[in-house]
Amino acid sequence: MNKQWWHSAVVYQVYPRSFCDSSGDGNGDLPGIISKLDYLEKLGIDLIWLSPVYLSPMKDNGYDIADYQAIDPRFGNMDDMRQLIAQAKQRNIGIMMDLVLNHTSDQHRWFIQAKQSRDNPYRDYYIWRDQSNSIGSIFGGPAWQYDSNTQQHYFHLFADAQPDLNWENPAVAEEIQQMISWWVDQGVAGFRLDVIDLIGKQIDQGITENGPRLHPLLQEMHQACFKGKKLVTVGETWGATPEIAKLYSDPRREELSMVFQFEHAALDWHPEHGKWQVQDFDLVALKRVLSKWQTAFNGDGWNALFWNNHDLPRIVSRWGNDGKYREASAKLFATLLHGMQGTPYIYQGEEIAMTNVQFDHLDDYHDIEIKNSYQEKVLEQKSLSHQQFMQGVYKSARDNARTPMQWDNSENAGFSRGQPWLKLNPNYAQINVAAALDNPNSVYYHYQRLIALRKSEEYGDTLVYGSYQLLLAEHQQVFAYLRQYQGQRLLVLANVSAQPQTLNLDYQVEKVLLDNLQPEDESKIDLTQLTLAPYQALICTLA
Ligand code: TEU
Repeated sequence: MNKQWWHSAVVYQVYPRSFCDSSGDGNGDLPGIISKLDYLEKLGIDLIWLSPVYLSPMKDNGYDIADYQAIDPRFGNMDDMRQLIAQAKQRNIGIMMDLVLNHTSDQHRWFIQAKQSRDNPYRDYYIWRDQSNSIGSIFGGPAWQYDSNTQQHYFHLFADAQPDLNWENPAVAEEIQQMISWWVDQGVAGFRLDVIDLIGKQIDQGITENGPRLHPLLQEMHQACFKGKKLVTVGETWGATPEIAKLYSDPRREELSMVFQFEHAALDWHPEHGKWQVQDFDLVALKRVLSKWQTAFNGDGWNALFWNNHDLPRIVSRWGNDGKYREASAKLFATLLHGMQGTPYIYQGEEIAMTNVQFDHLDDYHDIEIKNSYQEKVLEQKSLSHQQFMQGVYKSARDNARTPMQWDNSENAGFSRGQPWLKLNPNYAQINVAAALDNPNSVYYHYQRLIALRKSEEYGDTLVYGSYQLLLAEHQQVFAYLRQYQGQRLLVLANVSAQPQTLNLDYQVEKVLLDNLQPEDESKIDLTQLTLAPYQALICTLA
């Protein structure tokens, strides 16, 4: 396999509105991020994926872009952006911009023009039809909005304030490519491409994802914007199978570096109610899915590894234990992920094991997906009761990940001097960065150790490139796998339960590299007769 610099990189996602507010307006901002670069450098990360900071009416927190080449005043200005890029670079940290290319805001000048009349030159930048069809919006309700002025419907896969761009129009591709190249010239290190599987769709045939024009469009984009540059690109692809992932990330095809797949992330969703009614956690199924992805590529693709992002509930609350075993289970999930082949992504707050939140009132939530889905499922279809829906919100709503970052135990968790745009998780008094930095056994330092291990001379190649083999596939509480590279063998072993688990594995430990519970005497580990404590996780070399 051809080694690439981003194979061994670790990415940290910043959701700017909730990260750090320097101005006191209750919204995080770019100077706030700059003030935390030392903190991120200390963690050991190489890249920041910056969720959108462009000019936006914030109907979907910046995923509704009104101008791709301007910074929203809530976040600062273009000088701040240049500062962020430069100051991050001084710490060997690259910035990945979030490209939302499936849709714009309805406040984008292209759409404002497009709505004017049917013969406006920008009309074909968007998708207009005389008749709507049955395609639904991902946020609930139909994917069509009627415009009474020009008497046609426009298409939107997300909110009606997020009209889909018409990628059939070559002018759209050209404008977007120019914009991307402009960002490359600003010195960014790469891009995350939002719902990229939705471009190239054929809505009249009912095809919204993985459409026939998707890969040709990405190949054109690669030639125009990425080729020959030191850049990393990751696509968000909810519908990817390993075969589809190779179409994007096989280096010979010259499209993207890697994609996020979501097969594991939707494992516990209900067949009818989706994320709003989750099913029991099934470790055997999780192991099956992740192992399939671990063994799918042989240089013809690359994994992006993640438990969390701004759309998903907190892993420690979802499949870990956010009570008694919060720290142990957070470290366990970190170990499992960073032990795998691929490029790991950490979502802000994950490194201190921030948890889901439970607000009493629907009004305390902000996310448009929550609001629209409530409207559809509780008020219109009546398929879920208010109580059932709130349980779903507590388990899987996106706002679980979006409560402000918990920096310390002062007022507003040190996030802002003003009134935060979204309520804090009240547990910030206990769970915060200052406390984590003060405790050498904190989850933060466990992440730091994992990152350092991946970058070490001795074990880095095995962790990044080693082959993967699942052990104990049917075990319902233990996740164990081997990594092997040029004669070196690492065992990653984790008890994903609150009960001790006794195992006998026919291997001999050479050295324990990392143990989330840090037992006193590491030499005693005997795999033929081992009892793992609740949520204990180990990485060791095998003799
Ligand atoms: O998310 C894509 C997306 O489809 C998610 O909204 C997801 O399907 C949903 O949470 C599942 O119920 C991306 C962004 O990450 C998200 O924040 C944006 O809202 C969305 O695209 C639109 O740009």
